[in-house]
Amino acid sequence: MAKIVTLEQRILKKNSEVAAENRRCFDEHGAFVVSLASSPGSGKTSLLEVALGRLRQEVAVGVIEGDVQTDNDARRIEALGLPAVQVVTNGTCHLDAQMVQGALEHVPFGQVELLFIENVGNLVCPASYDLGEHLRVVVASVTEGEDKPLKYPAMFRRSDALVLNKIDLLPYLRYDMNAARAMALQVNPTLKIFETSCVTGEGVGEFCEWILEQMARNHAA
Ligand SMILES: Nc1nc2c(ncn2[C@@H]2O[C@H](COP(=O)(O)OP(=O)(O)O)[C@@H](O)[C@H]2O)c(=O)[nH]1
Ligand SMILES: [Mg+2]
Repeated sequence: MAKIVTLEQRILKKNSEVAAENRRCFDEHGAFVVSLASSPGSGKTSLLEVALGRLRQEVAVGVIEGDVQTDNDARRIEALGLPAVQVVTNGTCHLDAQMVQGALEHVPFGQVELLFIENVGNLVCPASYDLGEHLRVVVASVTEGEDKPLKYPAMFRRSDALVLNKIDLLPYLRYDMNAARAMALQVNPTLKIFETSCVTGEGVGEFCEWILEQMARNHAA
């Protein structure tokens, strides 16, 4: 058992070192990097599709997509005429800093000021792996129930913002938005919370404004 713990610590230490290299690379290129994590199907790619339509009017954007299999999500981003790099993990349930580093040579830095990294759909493992991103966003859709922050606290504790997506479906669900917000804040009192629908676009503008504000703050620092 002790050996397993040691190995895990070694893997995470190596990951942190590579994440720091990634962050240096992003900073040298003047790219602000935001990661997205969620359960499969919460709407990460949909949120990107809607948000990038707005953000691209302000800054040059690009995406690294992480999936266990297929380049479907990268193709959805490329269909918008935006640069996308697909990382296929071949079974691994999360991106790690080394996988992101491997993708960086394909990112057209210079043409990308704001880079999104969509993680593999999973609320457990991605929480432990720093990718070198500046901001972490966790997406949870209202069809998943209110209590995900309590069940997967690490993901919510280590995120800067929570996007509660698919609010267009609220009339059909028994979902208590106030309870959901309270549970999220119980786990992470500083979590910035957005309510969005990628179908109607509601709330996505506010999310984009916040990303741009955080980006400006990072550049000023
Ligand atoms: N009703 C509704 N469906 C959504 C919304 N966002 C995403 N979806 C749907 O949810 C499914 C999964 O979305 P996707 O973006 O692929 O999720 P991902 O796996 O987290 O990237 C797709 O069928 C989307 O059309 C939303 O705001 N409202
Ligand atoms: Mg996706």
